[in-house]
Amino acid sequence: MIDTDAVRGDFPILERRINGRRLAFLDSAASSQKPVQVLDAMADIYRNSYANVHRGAYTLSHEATEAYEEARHKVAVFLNATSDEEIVFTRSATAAMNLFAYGWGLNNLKSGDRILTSVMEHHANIVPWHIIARHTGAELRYMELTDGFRLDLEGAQDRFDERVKVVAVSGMSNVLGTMPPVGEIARLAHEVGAVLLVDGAQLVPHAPVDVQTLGADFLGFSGHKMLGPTGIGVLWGRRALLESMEPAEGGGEMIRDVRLYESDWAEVPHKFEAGTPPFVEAIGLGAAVDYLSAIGMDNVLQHDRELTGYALERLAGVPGLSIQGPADTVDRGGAISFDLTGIHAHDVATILDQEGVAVRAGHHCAKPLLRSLGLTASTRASFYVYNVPEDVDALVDALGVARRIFGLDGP
Ligand code: C6P
Repeated sequence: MIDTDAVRGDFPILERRINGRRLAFLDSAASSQKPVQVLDAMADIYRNSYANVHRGAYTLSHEATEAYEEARHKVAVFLNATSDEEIVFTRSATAAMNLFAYGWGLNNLKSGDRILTSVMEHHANIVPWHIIARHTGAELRYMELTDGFRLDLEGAQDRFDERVKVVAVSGMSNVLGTMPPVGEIARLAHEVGAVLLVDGAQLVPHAPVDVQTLGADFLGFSGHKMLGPTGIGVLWGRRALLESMEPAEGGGEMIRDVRLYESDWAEVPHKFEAGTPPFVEAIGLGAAVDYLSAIGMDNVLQHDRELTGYALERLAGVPGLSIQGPADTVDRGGAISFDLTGIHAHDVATILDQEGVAVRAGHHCAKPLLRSLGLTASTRASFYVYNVPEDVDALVDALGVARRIFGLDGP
């Protein structure tokens, strides 16, 4: 189990008071807070070993390059990838998904082909496919949800046919918390010869992920949602597929040779890392991975589950509150979106902030999903390793304040 006192002690920001109240930070699905270990690792590089990587023939550059490649190794071990070369550093999950969509999609899709995704996707796993569909003539198709906010895989069986060349689904919805059965989706995708991209932006920070058993062919995620800094993400891909994929960006460092009218590419992963990479951020992500590994991802998942269970129980007692997401903690992550009858989500979030409770309100970059639920906005609380039941209590108390301010309590 997680020693939350010790963990909280590593996050200086949690000592802050917001509007005179103890901070209950419940917006880690948007971006997590950072432990001192991550801040220190980055400061150490800037202070002591800073120079551009893979370029200099001098000590500082060697040290920075070594630390950068060591970070790649840490991420590879974290995901149980078969080699460090399967780890491509990107700017974010969004950039990882775009790299795959452009690098793989542009060169493998044509008119008559289908891209299969789901209505619960984040815009980062929809909009790139709109662009690629427009360029290639491929058609975009969707899997729907069940009434219980699960992916309706049974209803989608007939959508898996040989026209489907790529399946792109989230491993955990940032709105519903739903964790679809990736292994089952992989089986269906592979049966028809499609490749599977998993959007791991919410999954990788919150659950153990072993890419050798996950079933996906590609996995994209961001560092900033898993205790790491902004500006760094990862695209993991099966090596043979990465090797067959075209780069989406050209520039320095991604080439073997450049002549006046043509160039050829460096080996993976470097052929996908054009220009000066965000190497200090990658080193920060390496420190975040160390931190999470020391806790143990099974413990992270269990901790999220316990808090989610407690929150679902307590929120059920708030009059007028309806939750969009599975009602239990089975295959469900710690993002809880809800609607409070009679109060707009932005008003809820503003009042909660007055009480020291930080949540996200809006469409959560999942407009097709919210539309399908008949909503334009919702409020979302999300948990991570530093949250405690007291944070859930603060949320429920603050919702009571919101209801009183809007005159929803009493006759
Ligand atoms: N979701 C949220 O508040 P970036 O912005 O590239 O780091 O991650 C994009 C992304 C992709 N997929 C999923 C499932 C996500 O949740 C996110 C980011 C944040 O829900 C910011 S919109």
